[in-house]
Amino acid sequence: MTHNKAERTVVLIKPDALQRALVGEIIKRFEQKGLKIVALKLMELGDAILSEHYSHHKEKPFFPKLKSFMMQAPIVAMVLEGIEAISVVRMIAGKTQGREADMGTIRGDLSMSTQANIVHSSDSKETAEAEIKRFFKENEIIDYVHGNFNFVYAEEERE
Ligand code: 3AN
Repeated sequence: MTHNKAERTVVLIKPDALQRALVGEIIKRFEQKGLKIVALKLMELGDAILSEHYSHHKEKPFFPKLKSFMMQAPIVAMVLEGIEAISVVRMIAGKTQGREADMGTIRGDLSMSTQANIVHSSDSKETAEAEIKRFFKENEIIDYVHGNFNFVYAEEERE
């Protein structure tokens, strides 16, 4: 990481967002906030990786449908970096249920659903670490200096 206070978090742009041509809109929101993209790729997810990713929902009635929904089309997977990136990305994504999510958030502005809710984001440091390993090889994450870092953060935040 280019800065020791920075966190890394995983965002998955889900099949509904790809089908609705919202990929650019979503990436734009994270970029404009000041988050740094350190990994980005298109993926097709299979049953095994989805069963692991959604293991906290495996007893839920919607589990099989959630997995088949995630297999309907490719997803875009990315790793975003920034100070407190995990909670900042959750805030930008909004509440799980799109109809209840606040306007101004991705889900509040773009989703009417719980399942088709546009993005996934890591919910804690532990989850972020596990998800980075789950979706990315080490050499897919690129540590580079971002030109606008000094303007996104104040000097004391960068120390
Ligand atoms: P979040 O994605 O906001 O972290 P989780 O981890 O509770 O929310 O849920 C993971 C995913 O499972 C959601 N993004 C959604 O696609 C799906 N999901 C959660 N609850 C439901 C539900 N009641 N019905 C259908 N799908 C659900």
